[in-house]
Amino acid sequence: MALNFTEIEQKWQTKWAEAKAFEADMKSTKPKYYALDMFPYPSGSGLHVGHIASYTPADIISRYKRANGFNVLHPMGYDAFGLPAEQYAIQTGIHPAVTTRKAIESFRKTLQTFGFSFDWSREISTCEPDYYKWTQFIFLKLYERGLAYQKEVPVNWCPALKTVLANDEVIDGKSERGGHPVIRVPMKQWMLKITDYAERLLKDLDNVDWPERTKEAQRNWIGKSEGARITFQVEGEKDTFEVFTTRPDTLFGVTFMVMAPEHPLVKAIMTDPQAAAVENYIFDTSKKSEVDRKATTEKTGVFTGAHALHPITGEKIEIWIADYVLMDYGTGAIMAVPGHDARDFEFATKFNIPIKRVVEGGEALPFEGEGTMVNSQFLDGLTKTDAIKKMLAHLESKKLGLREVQYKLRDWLFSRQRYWGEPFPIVDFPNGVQKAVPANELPVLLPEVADYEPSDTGEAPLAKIHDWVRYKGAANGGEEGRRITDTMPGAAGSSWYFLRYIDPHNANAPFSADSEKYWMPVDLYVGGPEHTVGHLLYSRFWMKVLFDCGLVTHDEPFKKLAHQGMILGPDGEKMSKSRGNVIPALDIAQTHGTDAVRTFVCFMGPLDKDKAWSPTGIDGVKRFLDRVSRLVVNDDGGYVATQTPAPTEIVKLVHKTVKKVTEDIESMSFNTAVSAMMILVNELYKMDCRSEEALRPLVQVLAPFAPHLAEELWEKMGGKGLCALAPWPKYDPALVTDDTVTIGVQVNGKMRGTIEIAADASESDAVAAAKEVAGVSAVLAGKSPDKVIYKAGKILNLIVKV
Ligand code: ANZ
Repeated sequence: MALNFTEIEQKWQTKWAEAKAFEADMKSTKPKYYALDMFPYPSGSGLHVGHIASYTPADIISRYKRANGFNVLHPMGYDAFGLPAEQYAIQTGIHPAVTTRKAIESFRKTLQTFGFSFDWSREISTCEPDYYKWTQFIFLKLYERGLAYQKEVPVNWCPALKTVLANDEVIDGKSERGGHPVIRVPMKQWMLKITDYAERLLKDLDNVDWPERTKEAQRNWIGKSEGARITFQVEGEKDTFEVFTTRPDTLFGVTFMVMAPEHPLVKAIMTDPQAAAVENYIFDTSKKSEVDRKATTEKTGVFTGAHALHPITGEKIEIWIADYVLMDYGTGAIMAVPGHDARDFEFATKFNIPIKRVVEGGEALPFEGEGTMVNSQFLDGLTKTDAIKKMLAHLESKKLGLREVQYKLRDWLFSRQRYWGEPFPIVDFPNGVQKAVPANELPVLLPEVADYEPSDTGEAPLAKIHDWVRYKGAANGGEEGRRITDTMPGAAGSSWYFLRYIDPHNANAPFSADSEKYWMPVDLYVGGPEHTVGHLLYSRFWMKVLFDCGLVTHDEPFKKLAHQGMILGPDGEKMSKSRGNVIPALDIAQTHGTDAVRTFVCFMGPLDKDKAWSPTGIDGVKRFLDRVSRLVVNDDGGYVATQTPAPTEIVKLVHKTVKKVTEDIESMSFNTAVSAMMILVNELYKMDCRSEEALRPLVQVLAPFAPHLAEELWEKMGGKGLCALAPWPKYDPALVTDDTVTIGVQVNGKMRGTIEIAADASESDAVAAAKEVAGVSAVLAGKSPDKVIYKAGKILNLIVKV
């Protein structure tokens, strides 16, 4: 082997660092480009090839943009607080601060080994006080605006992890981390009012260049429903209650009412004979998770003994309780229309409750489709849309109901009974007074403790550190108070980190106004789709709050978003320690070099698809890179590239390759870019061409993929300065048009074969070529065509009379 990849990797990493080649500079007059990767959780298991595959796309784009004259910001840091780091610490028995810092060291080393063009002068870590000071600062902005509040809420409690979890951290009733069962219990928690931003979070999705499926997933999570809030009177009582419905048009089809078992009115209206059954049912429901309640298992419920009065007809309607009605959606009570709602139908069938048709259309009930209103007084004959309009107008005029919009989105559960997180900058004083810690007392430092294990009771570990809990600052005129002992969730620090990179050493503010105006929004954000309804939504929320505070001038953080697929193990399964199919990044770097890994993860397939690691595949890509280097230097280190001009065919192919790679990088189609370079290299060998004229542009377009090798060959060929900063090669449009084309030949309109001819070939040349094609000559059987229809470069149709 002529080139020792470990040597050249180190050589060029040192040169890049010395030249500060990848440091972003706000004083630059170039246009800016902000390319961001989702930062990793620093875990003890180190980085595997999947991580490399995640960070290569934005690195290619960053290098490409630099070569195209952009002032590029491409930073990296660590999402260092939170459950993963803490779980790892608990497993190993070593303090999370120690394990986290150690993991960061190892991550940094690996990332540097792979030659990612990060601006290392901007590295951040969310668990460091000079970072989380500003996380606390932003929390206080939310607090001041009434967007952070405490509430006794039913939460997702995970007994195994001994903490509460946010909705997006629970999947099918199990914790996302570890797959432990999660139950619902009431607890006093910090909440962030993301629901206040539901409409903007929904609407502004139209303004970002994100994958459609990701936008759709956020839309569904936000879950906007338009309908009505209708008031019902309880028979014989002063009490009224409201329901939320998206189908006010079906009001005449109501045959029973259902309240969530937790509805505050249930115990007031239940009749004595039903009381025991109702109480039992409420107790049974309290043990069920929300997921179970939403599942389509057999419906259960109990009659309360009480009745409601129909707001228009005055009819008596039974009030039931059932767990399929959830307390925290709408009003926690529904009007049930079994004729036109499947769940109500199932319930009515089981409990022998009458079913009424009010929409004509489908044969069988329940009929949930659109049709014509029947049995509905003033609505009869109307379509659904018109009936909804008319009913809403009627309800509003009679003060029986109101138009209403509901969102599925819930407020963000923002506290954890854990140690490894940001402390809340909030203090409780006697008599229920609560105060924010004054800005000059920030950061509220996370105390160093020996015992950071969570307790079984749900009490936070910080509660045991009595000295820390006792607050003696200036928040309330010097009065002693009690600190909040919960900590913030992992997603706190990651909800604004993209804003800290733009001004990471600012000691007076989270970032300067100038830097925000200049760098934001992020032009390209690359990360996994699993963060769609968590981090990606939370970040948008915080950005909008900061916008409302006047701290930022953009209200969307990420202009363009791209997801990378997962790299699976060689067995086609998700890489995991337990399966033993993890390919550690550094192992493969040692055997194949980091350029080969970077290029291979691009070559494996389309960016957003999951792809299985292939040991023979990486060998093939390594051979390709070796072949590139042998065009410039032979195995003895002798220089073999030449200054002789390249033949025309090669010159044309070089221009075509530059065009193809340029366009493929722009559209993030990296696999086809690598194929195009492979085709060129094969052709160079075929033609025995080692002309610098051909090799220089090849090396330049290869540079974003295999940056170390590219620099080395660039230098050997006498290239000026760093290849990484050299202007991107241009192609000549005149040289990239295809001169030969393949067109179809038809005889009497039927396709009989294809010919390869000059794009501007004459009709007679085309016909002559067509006659050589076996499928065509067989049909012509020696005859000449009576008529020829020829569109140069497109199609040839020969007409023969039969
Ligand atoms: C009457 C009705 C008739 C309904 C009909 C549907 C069809 P989305 O689209 O999800 O917003 N609902 C309201 N609050 C509920 C709660 N807390 N728990 C369970 N179900 C609830 O669905 C709105 C519909 O879900 C509402 O419209 C209500 O049932 C039910 F032919 O009211 B509907």
